[in-house]
Amino acid sequence: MTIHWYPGHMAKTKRELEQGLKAVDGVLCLLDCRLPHSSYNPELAKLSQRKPMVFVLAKADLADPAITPLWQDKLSALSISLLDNRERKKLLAHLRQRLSQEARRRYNRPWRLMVVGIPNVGKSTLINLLAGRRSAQVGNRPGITRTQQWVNAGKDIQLLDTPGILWPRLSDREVALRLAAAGCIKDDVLPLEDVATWLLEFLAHWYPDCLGERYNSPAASLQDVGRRMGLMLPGDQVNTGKAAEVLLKDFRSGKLGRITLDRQEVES
Ligand SMILES: Nc1nc2c(ncn2[C@@H]2O[C@H](COP(=O)(O)OP(=O)(O)OP(=O)(O)O)[C@@H](O)[C@H]2O)c(=O)[nH]1
Ligand SMILES: [Mg+2]
Repeated sequence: MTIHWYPGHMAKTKRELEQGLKAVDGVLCLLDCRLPHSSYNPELAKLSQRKPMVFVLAKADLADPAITPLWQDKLSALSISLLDNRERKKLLAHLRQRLSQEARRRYNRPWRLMVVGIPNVGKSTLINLLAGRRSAQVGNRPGITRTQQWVNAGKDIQLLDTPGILWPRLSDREVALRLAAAGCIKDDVLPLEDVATWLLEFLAHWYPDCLGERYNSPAASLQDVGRRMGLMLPGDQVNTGKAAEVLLKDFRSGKLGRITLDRQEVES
């Protein structure tokens, strides 16, 4: 699923992305609705050579419904749960509408798009939803380069069957912490307890009630979470590593409620 971004790998990913972008008329940029700012990488705009870009915010079912409309407006994006098949029509309508606004040229063949996004954002799920069948493997690894194949999405849109992987912006520590909390980067890139501690502080500030509801206490620290969940080591020590895992799992699966991590960027 997620990948380490060592330089050689990054260069290969970039090459593959550039190759795919050459073959398409536009880019379907898939962002995570919980972190639309952090799951974008401005490098994409440079690589896509001003081709029309349509934004879709996935995992809207996990994001704060009070914040999502602000991001939708800012990016002219559609927010969607890709797990809901009934959303397919809405998604196609959004693509058609954005393409007709953005596109400078019309073709007498279907529009060709490449789905691009950071790891685990939902690219394969989106291709399957649009194709109306399981054509891309969900949770798969980027495979060996194959010949380019097109997946039909309605009569007038085709998607490149291999999505483009965008590398996350890890140089910004705040962005990296948000991506790690949401499960968009591998759990061993940043120390798990640091990520969980950052998440606790964020939640205490923005969503103070969610911790009390889940852990029956304001849970200001991993010690609190661990104690409440009975994650103890011999000698009355809290297993803070396990507590971090539980907290992150609860957050990622929506058990703490619908939460958006990129707030300041759209609210200010
Ligand atoms: N709750 C929720 N989960 C989603 C949504 N879209 C995708 N997922 C889940 O997110 C995980 C990753 O989805 P994929 O489609 O494999 O993501 P990807 O971008 O292809 O990932 P890579 O191939 O690793 O780059 C899967 O467990 C999906 O079921 C959504 O809208 N809501
Ligand atoms: Mg995939």
